[in-house]
Amino acid sequence: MSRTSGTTPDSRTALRVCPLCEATCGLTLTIEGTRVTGARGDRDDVFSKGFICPKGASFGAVDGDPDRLRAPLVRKDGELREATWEEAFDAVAAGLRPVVEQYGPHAVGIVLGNPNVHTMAGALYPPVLLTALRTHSIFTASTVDQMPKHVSSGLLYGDANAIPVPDLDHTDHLLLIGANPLESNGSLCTAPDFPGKLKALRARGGTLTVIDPRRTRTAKLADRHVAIRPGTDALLLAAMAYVLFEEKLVDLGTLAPHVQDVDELADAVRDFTPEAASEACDVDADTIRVLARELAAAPTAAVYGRIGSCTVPHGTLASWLVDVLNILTGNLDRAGGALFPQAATDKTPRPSGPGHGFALGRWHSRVSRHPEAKGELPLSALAEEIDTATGDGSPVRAVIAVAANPVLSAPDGDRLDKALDSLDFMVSVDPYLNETSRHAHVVMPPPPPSQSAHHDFAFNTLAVRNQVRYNRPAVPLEPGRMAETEILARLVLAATGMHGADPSAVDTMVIDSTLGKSVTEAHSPVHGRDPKELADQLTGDNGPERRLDMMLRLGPYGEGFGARPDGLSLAKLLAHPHGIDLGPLRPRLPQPLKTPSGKIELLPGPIVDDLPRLRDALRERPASLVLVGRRHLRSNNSWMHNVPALTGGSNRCTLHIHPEDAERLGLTDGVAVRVKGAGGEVMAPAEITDAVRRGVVSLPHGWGHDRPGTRMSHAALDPGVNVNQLLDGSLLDPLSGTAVLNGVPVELALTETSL
Ligand SMILES: Nc1nc2c(c(=O)[nH]1)N[C@H]1C(S)=C(S)[C@@H](COP(=O)(O)OP(=O)(O)OC[C@H]3O[C@@H](n4cnc5c(=O)[nH]c(N)nc54)[C@H](O)[C@@H]3O)O[C@H]1N2
Ligand SMILES: Nc1nc2c(c(=O)[nH]1)N[C@H]1C(S)=C(S)[C@@H](COP(=O)(O)OP(=O)(O)OC[C@H]3O[C@@H](n4cnc5c(=O)[nH]c(N)nc54)[C@H](O)[C@@H]3O)O[C@H]1N2
Ligand code: SF4
Ligand SMILES: [Mo]
Repeated sequence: MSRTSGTTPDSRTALRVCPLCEATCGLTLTIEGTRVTGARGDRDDVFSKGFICPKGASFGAVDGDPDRLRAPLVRKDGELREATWEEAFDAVAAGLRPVVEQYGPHAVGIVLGNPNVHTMAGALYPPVLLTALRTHSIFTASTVDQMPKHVSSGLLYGDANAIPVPDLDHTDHLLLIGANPLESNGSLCTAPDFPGKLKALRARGGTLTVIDPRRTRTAKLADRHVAIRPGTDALLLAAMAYVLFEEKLVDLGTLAPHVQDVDELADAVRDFTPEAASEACDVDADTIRVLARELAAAPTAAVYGRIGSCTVPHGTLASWLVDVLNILTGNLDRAGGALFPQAATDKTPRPSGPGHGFALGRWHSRVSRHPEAKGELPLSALAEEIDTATGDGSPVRAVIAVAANPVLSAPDGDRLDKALDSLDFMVSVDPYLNETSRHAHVVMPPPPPSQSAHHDFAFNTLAVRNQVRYNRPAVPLEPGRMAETEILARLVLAATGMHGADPSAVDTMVIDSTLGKSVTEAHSPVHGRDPKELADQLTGDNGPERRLDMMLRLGPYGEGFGARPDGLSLAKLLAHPHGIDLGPLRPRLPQPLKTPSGKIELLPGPIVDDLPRLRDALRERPASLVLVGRRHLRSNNSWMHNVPALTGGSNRCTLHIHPEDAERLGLTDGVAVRVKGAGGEVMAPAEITDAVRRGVVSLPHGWGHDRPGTRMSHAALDPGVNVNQLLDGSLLDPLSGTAVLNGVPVELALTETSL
């Protein structure tokens, strides 16, 4: 931290990695007193090198939002009132324990939202809570997002978290499917300045192809944009695989010894000819052939799919086919293709060889019998798991929600609203009193990001370059605040019958058990040592820092508690405030594979079982109008509409509609349109634009801030509507339990109301 020119005498600067999207840009914050008054890109950051977007530039406004809760709220006589932390945790213990004791652990639902992957607390404590509570009622944002990718990775590689990332800096050809990184800044591909990286790709002579029903800002940058019919990507990708086989373009290269079932795959895609797929996808058969040939011909190439390929009826098949194409063209695990990152806090790499593999459906949801995936049940099923008494076992009677706003982010928020209201007990760990937390009996606000330490446990495993950064809090914890790590540690204790114990006991328990296991592992640098002696060596100001130190030391680049003196530790990281670069992504196979065969299992059983559904889709024709989503650069899911600097202008909740559809339906620009779906209807102003293809309308998500009992004053001024009210939660990708949020049939009607 240092004084800088251009600021007042008591201002100083501090470094902080931005938590507002997956790009993880390093910021230099200007701080006056305890307030963040400015943010610019940190030019010395080893990864982001100065890049910043409008959200990062508004870090101070997001951080200092006056509507953020400052103290816990506890419900008394039906009303949420400010309380002490002690009262709040007493209320949590008193609310949760009777539910566990009377109805068993599955009666407690845990709902983990998106910002958990953006905080240290979210990485370090929910796993402990889940293990300790042993509930099957686990719901996270993954089942309205990337669960299909986890399932496909689990099946192909035996590890649901082994997700290959496109080598953006080196690839010659990028086929980008259902992603709009110019607005989202990238996802499952952590890359500060994604837009700059796409421009650099083209500048070095590479090619960019974008498949998206909308002509997005990303599509405008592309050499080729294919405006596919929503929900049909799996057909297009299967047809591309067909072409690779038919035209003998399959070339596994150095992957060959690590891949099984290639011939079986050729048989499995035999029905998916470009001609057969063409009509369903509304893409010429010739174009499909060209896409496949270009992929095979490029010196290196990467296929990358995101939200538009995941939150669709064949999300897992599409996610699987993305990797299949990378594998068939020899592009998996090679520079310029798609590679497995290796993060500094990854487990100590074990020797390669067969593993336990990945199982689906080890248990099922109570009401609709949805199979679990990665230990989770579909977020779409949360409402029915609470409000429906049929089925085995108890309904969910208590909910622990951490950083989650499913009333807006999951299908049918009105039903979830009622369900949450009927709970015996609910606690929300959330900075805002919003559409979801307003139902809680206790709301525990974490401090703003400037007062929290930061390390990207999740995103470093998805980054286009291996690197590691850590920031201590930029501003000391305000009096009366509690670090989110401590909130969650105390929550673990309160939920598991250890209310009142010292929260550092949670960290000590994790450290002891991790070290105790490591010393027994032959491949560990600490094999055979005394775990207590190792624990005594850990440094750090608090439990979370000691855990980070332990993970760094045991990790793939770690100093191994003295075994590799040049390696990483917390002390070394603290000495490098702009981070430490660990080099470009490198080929790692076969080490990441944990399948029973020790190989890439190209055609796993659950995929085989789901392929007939895709064959049927060759003959299906869509409704005349289907809905897709869209993101705006100055927005982020449901919680950033309360910051004036990030709202207004083009960031509005309007219904994009193609001019021909508008004309056919008699709609003019700005007119109020009633949009009807299976779950309900909403009204939004029409915005006529040929950026959406014919037959497709688009509404953004995360809006609908007009519910009573919330405290988000700016968001309420221009609330928008909740697009997810159009969904009834019944449409899922069956393998992953992921909600179908794109390609949903809707009907439109003109209304007399003006908006
Ligand atoms: N129709 C449609 N629906 C979608 C999507 C879509 O594309 N279309 N996208 C889906 C996707 S990809 C996702 S990830 C989900 C996201 O949906 P959610 O997982 O519900 O996440 P957010 O909407 O971002 O809400 C985050 C909550 O965390 C709180 N929060 C913010 N910062 C912190 C913090 O530091 N600590 C804690 N404890 N809480 C914090 C916010 O106040 C807010 O209540 O939405 C999904 N819903
Ligand atoms: N500014 C901003 N940034 C964000 C977020 C945000 O809300 N705002 N959210 C963050 C989160 S949680 C996530 S998960 C990521 C998501 O990151 P991205 O996946 O890049 O998200 P989107 O911008 O929604 O892009 C999805 C694209 O898929 C297209 N699409 C819809 N249906 C289909 C289809 O059937 N096929 C194909 N091929 N395309 C389709 C849509 O038109 C859209 O352009 O963004 C993150 N970053
Ligand atoms: S791109 Fe993402 S991480 Fe970077 S400044 Fe913007 S919001 Fe923050
Ligand atoms: Mo997401």
